[in-house]
Amino acid sequence: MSAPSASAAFNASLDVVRAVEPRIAQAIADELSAQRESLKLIASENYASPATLLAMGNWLSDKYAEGTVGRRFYAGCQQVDTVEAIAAEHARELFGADHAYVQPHSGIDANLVAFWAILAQRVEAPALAAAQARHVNDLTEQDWETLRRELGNQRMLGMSLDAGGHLTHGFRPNISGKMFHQRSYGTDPATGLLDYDALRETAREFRPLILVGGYSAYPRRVNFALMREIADEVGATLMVDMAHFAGLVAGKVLTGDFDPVAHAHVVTTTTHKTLRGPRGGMVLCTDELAEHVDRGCPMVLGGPLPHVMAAKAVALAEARTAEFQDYAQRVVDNAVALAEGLLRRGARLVTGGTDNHLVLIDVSAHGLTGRQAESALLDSGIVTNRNSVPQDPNGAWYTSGVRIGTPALTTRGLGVSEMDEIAELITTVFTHTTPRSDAAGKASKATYELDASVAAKVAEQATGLLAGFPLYPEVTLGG
Ligand code: DSN
Repeated sequence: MSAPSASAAFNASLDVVRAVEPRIAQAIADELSAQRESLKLIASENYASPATLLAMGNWLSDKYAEGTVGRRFYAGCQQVDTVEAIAAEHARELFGADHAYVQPHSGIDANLVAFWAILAQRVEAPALAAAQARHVNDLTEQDWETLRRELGNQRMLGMSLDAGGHLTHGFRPNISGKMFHQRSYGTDPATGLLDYDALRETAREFRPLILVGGYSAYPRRVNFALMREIADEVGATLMVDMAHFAGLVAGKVLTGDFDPVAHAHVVTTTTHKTLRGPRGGMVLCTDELAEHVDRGCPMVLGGPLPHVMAAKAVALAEARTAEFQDYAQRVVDNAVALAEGLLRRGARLVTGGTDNHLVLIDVSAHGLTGRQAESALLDSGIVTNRNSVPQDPNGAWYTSGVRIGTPALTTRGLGVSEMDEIAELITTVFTHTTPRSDAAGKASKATYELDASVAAKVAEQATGLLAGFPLYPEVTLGG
């Protein structure tokens, strides 16, 4: 999109909003300034294109469209049908999937659609009907036990949280952990790498209905061909949640054994992380699961968001290009450069490095908890998030790790030499941060000392680094 038309579009839309609620127009403008100024290393965030963002701000939002293309519970859905069909077509072609369902509003929603589809395909219908008669928010622990029994006490095997798995892969705070009996597979304590032999053994013993692959904090490629072999051996459905690395699959960086769509029965994703689309979710599956996946709404989803499906279609069209493939490769090159820069400066990294878009730093090597490290970096203008490391002694709240990722900064245009500078900034912050101690000399897990002048100097250097890589350069607000 040309600079004059992008600026005109965003300025005009802000003028219209400002006339009704100026504080909202201001917050939108302020968010752009804040994003421009921050060194964003959050592995799950990115910057969608102006075309993707603008596709969401319109009257498609006004339409109800429960059902699927050509089979709606509301009249007048011709345009929504067009939008949904184009988004699904792009998704099928881009990922080489038999079927795509582009309605999920988030990654959790996409996973729920997949779970119900697998249950519907593989569990006797009467038990499922009993489950459908209840509303999830009204269920007590006793109800959940009854429900699990009615569903045949199904089992799910997913990656453990501290090895980098996700809450929605069968853990109790999420509905997946209430619907299924769960067991986890993890990583080799010596290498930090996924232990496929242990995974096979657990699968043989536990015999899950669903084997879940995918992660939100594992810095390595996963062999999905091997996972499919294990799933087939124990009669499990292989479901891969590629929310974090969908952009690397779309961009043909993860191919062959590492391409989940080529091997799993069903693949779920978000659309806003490495894929760089609007905030939302998506399910890809084989023909055998398609009819069940298409029942996602109204089974477990509220009405589709047609304006977001339009933006998904735009982002997926962008992801089909050679430029996007180049972007995906640069995301990984940058992560590798960042990891190498940190290692050269003495950092301890989970698995000793990365071959995807993220790096997990074990900050206990600096005597810090993840919470202290995350806060000290934020004080210094670097935005990250704390994360557990395998066998984390500090639990999921304080943690011992900081997860960093390169999708957003790569979109801004930063490259491997800037990654080395960022490694230097991160190291400076860690080496100048110490846990605060209480009166008895016990080190805090939350509070810390960091010289304000060091934090200010790093923040200034971070801002200086970003100045060469303007965010949304085609947009000048107020211009
Ligand atoms: N919130 C996402 C992440 O940061 O990885 C996953 O849910």
